[in-house]
Amino acid sequence: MYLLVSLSDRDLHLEDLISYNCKKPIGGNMMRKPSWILLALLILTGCDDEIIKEEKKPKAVSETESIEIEPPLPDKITWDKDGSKMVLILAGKFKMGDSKNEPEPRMRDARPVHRVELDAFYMDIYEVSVGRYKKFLAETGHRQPDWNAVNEYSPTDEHPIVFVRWDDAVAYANWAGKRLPTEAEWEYAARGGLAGKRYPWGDGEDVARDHANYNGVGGKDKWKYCSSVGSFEANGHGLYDMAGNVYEWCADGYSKGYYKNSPAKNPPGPNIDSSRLLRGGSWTNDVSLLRVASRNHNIPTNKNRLNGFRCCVSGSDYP
Ligand SMILES: [Ca+2]
Ligand SMILES: [Ca+2]
Repeated sequence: MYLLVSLSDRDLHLEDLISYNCKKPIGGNMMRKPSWILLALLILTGCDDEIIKEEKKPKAVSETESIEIEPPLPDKITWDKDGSKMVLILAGKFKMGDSKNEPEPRMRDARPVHRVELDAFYMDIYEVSVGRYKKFLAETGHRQPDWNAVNEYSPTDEHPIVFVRWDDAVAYANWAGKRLPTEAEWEYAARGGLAGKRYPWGDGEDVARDHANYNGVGGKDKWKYCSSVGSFEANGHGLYDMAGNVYEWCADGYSKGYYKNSPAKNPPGPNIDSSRLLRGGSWTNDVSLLRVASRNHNIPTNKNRLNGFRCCVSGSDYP
């Protein structure tokens, strides 16, 4: 087949010919001025029938360049260490904050609305349950919560753990090989793919009882205290109880004015450790505190009947 190449064209075409026809392109200076010896070797040993067929439809040079494509991350995983189910939240951009311009003064710290870009991450689909927290305690000897208090509001292993401090939540996450979500990740995940909505299910407060456990009972909300995790339908990302049940500790420190100048990509929160974010509202709150943009915070050593957590893992850390 190489006889098809004229001698006068050899400098022009031999390199291309070799690149087209050998399964692995041969690069480097060696090929810039191929010798007759090399050509003879190629004729004798070079390319098989399959490759000759390819010569009829040579690929463009650009297509021969090596392009590494990362294998796609699985949508749903079960995390080995704690056995929790997690879903992939794809990288993307969203408008973070109170796009409704809510009237309550406490919503002022959720403005201005600002665009945030996030890398992909996995998030626990459930709040960390009492059962999983017990496993963590058994393996680490970490300090025990007040079980009488926990049992009063979260009576079974399927209920969310409460009475955990921020550093308890961090200790659990470290043990599991995870981390707490940033506030931006939490809000992006809570929105469930909806843009500019008030709650994970949309704007309507009249249907809130169908979607969340908050103060009082009615409709599908049968719980005076905590419900077992996953008692309502998931949001658009497959996450349960992002609104209500227990407040969820986030990794970030809290600053009232952080949204005014926070970084646009993967905002880590301000360098403040005296107060930590809590998100999503709880079983004892009015529905308005379940808004996806609503921010709450407390000192990291606070522990009470309202506060739990869930964990996440960066997509880049997926094993
Ligand atoms: Ca309730
Ligand atoms: Ca929650």
